Amino acid sequence: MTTAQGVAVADDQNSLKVGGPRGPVALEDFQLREKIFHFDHERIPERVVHARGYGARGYFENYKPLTDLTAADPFSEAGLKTPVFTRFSTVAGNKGSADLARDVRGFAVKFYTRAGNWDLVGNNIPVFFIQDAVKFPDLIHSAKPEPDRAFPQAQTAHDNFWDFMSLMPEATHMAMWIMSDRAIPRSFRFMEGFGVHTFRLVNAKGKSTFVKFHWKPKQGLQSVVWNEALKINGADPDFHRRDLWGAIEAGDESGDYPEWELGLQTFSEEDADRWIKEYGFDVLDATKLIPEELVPVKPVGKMVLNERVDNFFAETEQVAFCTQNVVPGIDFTNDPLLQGRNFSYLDTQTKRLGGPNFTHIPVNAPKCPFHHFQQDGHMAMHNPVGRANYEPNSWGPEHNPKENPETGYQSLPVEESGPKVRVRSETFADHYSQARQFYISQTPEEQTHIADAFTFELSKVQTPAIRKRMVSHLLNVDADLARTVGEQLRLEEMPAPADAAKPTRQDLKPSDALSIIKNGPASFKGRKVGALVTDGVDADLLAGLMKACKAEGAMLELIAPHVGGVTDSAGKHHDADEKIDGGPSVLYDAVALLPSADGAVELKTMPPARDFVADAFAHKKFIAHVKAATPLLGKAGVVPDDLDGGCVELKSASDCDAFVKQCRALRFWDRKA
Ligand code: HDD
Repeated sequence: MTTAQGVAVADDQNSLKVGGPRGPVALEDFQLREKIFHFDHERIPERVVHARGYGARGYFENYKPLTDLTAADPFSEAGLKTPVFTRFSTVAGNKGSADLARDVRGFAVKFYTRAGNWDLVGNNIPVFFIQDAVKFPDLIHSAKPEPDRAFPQAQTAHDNFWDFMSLMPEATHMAMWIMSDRAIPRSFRFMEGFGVHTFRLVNAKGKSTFVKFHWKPKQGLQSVVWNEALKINGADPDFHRRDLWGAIEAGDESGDYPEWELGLQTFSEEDADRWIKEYGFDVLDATKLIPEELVPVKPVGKMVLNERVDNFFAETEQVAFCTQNVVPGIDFTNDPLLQGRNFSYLDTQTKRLGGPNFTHIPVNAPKCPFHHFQQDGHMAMHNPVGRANYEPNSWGPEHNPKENPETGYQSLPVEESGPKVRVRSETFADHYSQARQFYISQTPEEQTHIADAFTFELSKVQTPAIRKRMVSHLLNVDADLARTVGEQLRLEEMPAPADAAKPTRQDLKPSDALSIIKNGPASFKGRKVGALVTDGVDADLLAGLMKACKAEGAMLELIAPHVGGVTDSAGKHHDADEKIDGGPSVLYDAVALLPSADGAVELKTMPPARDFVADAFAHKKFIAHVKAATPLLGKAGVVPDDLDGGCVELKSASDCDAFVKQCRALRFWDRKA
């Protein structure tokens, strides 16, 4: 061990004292002062939004050359692998907040291309709250803890947020998404990502095509239910980061890493103009999406996250995404939200990372060669060599970078004309039609979740007028939804529908792509079964369940009364992954109750064991159980008459396969819980 100056340290346990061991500490103790000084400076400002996040390294692999569409390097060759760094995040909570907040998730990918860094800074929801970046500070102020009281943390269930939302009709579509289960994903691995804005792809001939970027998880979509989210936040506030870490670690053994396909919706300016007339949405309006039925998403490559970071701070905390980081072949559109973002990100990184040299930090530096005359400033790591530091100059050719019109970035010469105005486009005025389309695309179960989420959030709002105003917008979305929420809030009287600049279109067709349940996985791969076991657990059954999970690519964890583990019926010892109060069923996708007869009697007396069962049942999980578990089920309020198709009795090891296959449906939604 040395000091930061490289001087070897002889004793790192004691400070230097004058006059013997009980004397005062000497100012001279440079070793102590340096260590404390550095510690005092460990924190940097957290991100003003998306403070809570988790990142990993990986690569993007391109399927086929897309040179007809774009000159962008990552799409130039079949099989080309471009390194990436991806950071997922929540938006509103601070750095230490819980992972299962009801919130949008950030989905930001930095591609280290051979032509420079390209950042696709997206979310897990394809639309946004507002249409113009000028409203972003208001949106975020309203969502964050209220300024006088500094609560609630990482929650939108409060007056300020719903006050703002209900005064901003354009936010209604997004309100539907954040009140859906999209805002409580089961894992980063099972959620989609979206670039949100319309961007441009530009080919080598300068031809531009509009594009929307989509990430689709290879293992299907999955969310938790709200009551689970509340409990997960207590049981494991790091649920999502632990999940990603664990999945990549498991991939090191199995070779199966978290994967997403990148898909493109491409369309022309003429299409975009036509849709304004036909469907009433403008592709420059970030509160709108393009239904996949209208423009199918074409898969063009896949992202694999296969490396955990070596140091959280160095990479995940210091990574700096900027929407303005594009490479030749990708260009912007006039979406006013995107234009504002292009200013915001560079500005915020300069403040957060302490100066203009944040591109020198390894996670932010390009992996391709780079040369420029930017110099000096705090913590300059790449310093120019030689005499030339301006352009044009007569030095060189060494250490003397020159511009290159052929390979250099060319902005698309888009023609703009007309007056300079501070107005909102008329084509952005339909705030409800796509909100309705989203709602009618959901399964009945998902519609119930949306109504319950609005009810939960608005029940935390203390000002009745705000609750009512929000319901007045829902009346423009769907009368049944508004009525359900109104009744669940016990509104004294229903408000009139909010004034609408454009009437809600009733002719937009449901889009299956918008539902999570309709886009679930084909297998139970990557999911987790929690088996509640005690001493005397049936050895054959346990082995059968382990085998069935392994065959499916699922994980099995053992939860026992003691962390020291259990001895099975054949006398074999199994370590427990969790002691019962540290492993509630909310942390698992499905559960198995495998106590011995004596074990069930012991578990019956343990409140966490009763909660384990009661929650799994209430959350509509698949439950495998042995006969001996009947008294435990009963104590948890699940009597024999309640046992439905989602509760599977395991009589022998051969039943385990069928159980795990059944779990592919993820939940037994028909349960009357
Ligand atoms: Fe933003 C961070 C995504 C609108 C200003 N944003 C940030 C991150 C993501 C997004 C994923 C975290 C990046 C990371 O992991 O480090 N933001 C979005 C999306 C938006 C959006 C998908 C709408 C389509 N953002 C938006 C607007 C503004 C900002 C309109 C400002 C005008 N966003 C920021 C920021 C942040 C940020 C203040 C905070 C930390 C950071 O940039 O690096 O600049």
